[in-house]
Amino acid sequence: MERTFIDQIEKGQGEEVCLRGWVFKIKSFGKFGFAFLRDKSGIVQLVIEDMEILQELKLEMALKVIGSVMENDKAPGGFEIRVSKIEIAGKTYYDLLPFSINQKTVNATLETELDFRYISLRRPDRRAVFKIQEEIVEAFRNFLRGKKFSEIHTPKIIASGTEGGSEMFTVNYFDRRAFLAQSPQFYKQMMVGAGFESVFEIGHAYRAELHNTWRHLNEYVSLDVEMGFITDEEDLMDLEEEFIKFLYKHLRNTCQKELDLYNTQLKEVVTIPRISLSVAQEILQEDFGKKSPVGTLDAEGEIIFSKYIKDKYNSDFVFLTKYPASKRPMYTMPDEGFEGMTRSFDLIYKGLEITTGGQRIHDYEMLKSNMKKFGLDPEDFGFYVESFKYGMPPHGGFAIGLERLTMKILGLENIREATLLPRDKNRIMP
Ligand code: AMO
Repeated sequence: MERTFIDQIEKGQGEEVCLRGWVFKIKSFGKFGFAFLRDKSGIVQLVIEDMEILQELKLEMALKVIGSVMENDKAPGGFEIRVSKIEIAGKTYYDLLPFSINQKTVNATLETELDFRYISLRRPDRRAVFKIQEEIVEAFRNFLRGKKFSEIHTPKIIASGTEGGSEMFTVNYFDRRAFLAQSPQFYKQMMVGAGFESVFEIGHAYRAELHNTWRHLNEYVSLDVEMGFITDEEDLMDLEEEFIKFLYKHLRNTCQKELDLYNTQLKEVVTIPRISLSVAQEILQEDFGKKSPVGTLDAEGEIIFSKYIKDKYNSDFVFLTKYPASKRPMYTMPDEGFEGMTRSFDLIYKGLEITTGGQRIHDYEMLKSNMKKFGLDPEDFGFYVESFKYGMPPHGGFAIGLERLTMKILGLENIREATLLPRDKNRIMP
């Protein structure tokens, strides 16, 4: 008999179905009992009259169930399955589950949940996070493919860093030292120049961050975009703004059930305010007595400024623009209209930076001289610098942290909740 997924069961009286899934809940009433069966599509109530079978059942056992569909207004969804046959498809070998799967509260710390990821993901609320994440990726891909961007896959074992700083993991690469890529930055630019014009990549990025915080991972998924023949960074912010609108619509269409589990309402995004970093810093200082570090906002500043934007513009998003050259990587295009500033931006979403982007330097000589200003030797950037000799068009791009975006959409408190198997300073398992 062919398997039926729970969300495909039709309410008709008496139809026989074959279901497969896990035992989510068991309720015994002496002469008969209920069990709830969970598969990847939903949960259904089973009515079990054979007490011997009921007593054999254990939470989270995998089952094959044959039964008939009966309408019952009191059952969740308005129907239940009157069971005629149960086969145990996957036995259990535990005394006590590490935490509850079928209760509202988990009664375990986040660390325990992560240790038992294969159990915590059985909770419909935890599973929902990754349905949202899957649909973010789908929306990102569909949106960009629709705009004729090409999807690329670039190496993660690389010979030199791209983002400056020392946050790189080293790898023994035969008799040489190599690194794990912090970003596909150089390669995405290279592919623009190689004739792809506009590219995107959904790939892992590695940061040897020493800080173990609610918003940092050592391995995350970066949604990268690079676009050729732009006029300036405004084109990039336009593109990202359009994507955000597209994404919200896509999630409302595909994940309403999951959004409801987290009481998340994705209201239509109209326009995202664009405010220069220096103006944001002034507002923080004057209106909130909050001093910012040179050339950036700290985590608290991002939170306060986001609240200010929400009150003033009713927007969960704000672009901060015109970061100083001293705080941006050497490839960032200076802004000739604002001394010492660059054509770069961050996107802050509900108090957290989710994107960095900007126009890049595309002229070979200018790039070399900017590297020297940064105390770098262009010779050390061999292929990257060389690729600018052959007609590199004006271009720019941005990258969105997938886990940060997921986390903020659902209002989660820790980025690890939005990461399937997080890697942080203390965790490389499971
Ligand atoms: P940046 O280093 O700002 O820029 O990273 C871009 C975005 O990636 C996410 N992110 C992280 N998420 C979790 N844990 C981390 N440790 C972490 N580090 C970064 C954030 C951040 O906004 N090459 C540039 C992008 C570009 O200009 O195209 C870059 O990597 O959401």
